[in-house]
Amino acid sequence: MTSTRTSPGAAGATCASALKLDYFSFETIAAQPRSWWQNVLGVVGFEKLPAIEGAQAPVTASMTPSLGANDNICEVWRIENPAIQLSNGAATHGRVRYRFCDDLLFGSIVIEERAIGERDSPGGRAAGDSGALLRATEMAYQEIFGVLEETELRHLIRVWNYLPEINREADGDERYHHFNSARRMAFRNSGRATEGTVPAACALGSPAGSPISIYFLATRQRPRMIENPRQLSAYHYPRQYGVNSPIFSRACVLCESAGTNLFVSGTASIVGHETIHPGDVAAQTRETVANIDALLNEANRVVGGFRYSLDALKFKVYVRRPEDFAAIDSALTSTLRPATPIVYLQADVCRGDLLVEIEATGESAGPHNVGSAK
Ligand code: 3EB
Repeated sequence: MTSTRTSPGAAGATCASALKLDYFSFETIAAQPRSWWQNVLGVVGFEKLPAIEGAQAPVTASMTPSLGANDNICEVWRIENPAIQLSNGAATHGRVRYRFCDDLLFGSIVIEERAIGERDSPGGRAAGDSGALLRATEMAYQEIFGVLEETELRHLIRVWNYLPEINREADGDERYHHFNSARRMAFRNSGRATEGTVPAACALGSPAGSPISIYFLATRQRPRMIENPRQLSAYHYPRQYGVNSPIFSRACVLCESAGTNLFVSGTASIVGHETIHPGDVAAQTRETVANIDALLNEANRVVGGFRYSLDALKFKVYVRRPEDFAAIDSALTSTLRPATPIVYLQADVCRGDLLVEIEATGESAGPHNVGSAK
């Protein structure tokens, strides 16, 4: 099987800021003192935008309903070192909300397709058609790249993409495929690589009527991209999955950073480029875990040493059919240590035959800067 070799990373400066991810309830967040916000980079709600009073960081939402006991939970990205000063992006700069320090940036953008007017989409089409989706996606990425240039935090390391009705057909093709075309166009127009050094990502479907919601992390240092030896690189998928292949790496690591420094993209029951175990959600879940395990081995090979493991990951699981929740949960938890943080969300996965998709973030064990000293 051909799989693009994992790219060697350039050695960079050691970061003082350790990134930290937590899943906190609305109540926990509301109970924090004002000073707590000094170190918050961004907050992501799931089903809807969380109403958080006094938020001093971007607050966004994926618009994907939660499942299980995950009501009122938010994803909170923080910088652990209290001495690090964070800045907010100028609210006047387009639609991207962002907050950053010297080496890390969190940003989010929400765009309604129905707000794409006559001017942006000639002919003034109906909401949900391909023209509005293409324009909205391209504009979102254009604005994101503008922020990265302005802040000089140019390395997009992880992008979360949520678009309504991802599997629905519009103008003769699936909306996910239109999204892929627009994303590729935006990367190309900004002079960015469309394979190799491309961010880890996920792309999920939200309910009809939701806005397109994208959030992301960017860094000053170059990440190391990790590909999965069991899978064809997504940017090399054959045309049967869309004329324009998706742009994402299977995972990336920030070798010089402490804290959360491994980002595993949305991962599914795909071997090579094919969906396997169609219709069998438990088998899809096990295959997905096997893929994540293969990525961890590859990450360990690239950074040198046994530094990443399933036991040190936090998971977000996207479930297509709510009734599959129990089967997915038992297949997943049987392979993980008890008390592993897992958030379950209902979302449509970007291939009609995929029933589950799992993403993860993790910390590395052992000394930092191994194999990446200047
Ligand atoms: C896959 O492996 C499943 O389009 O950004 C996973 C992660 C998937 C990211 C994206 C899509 C994306 O092809 C789907």
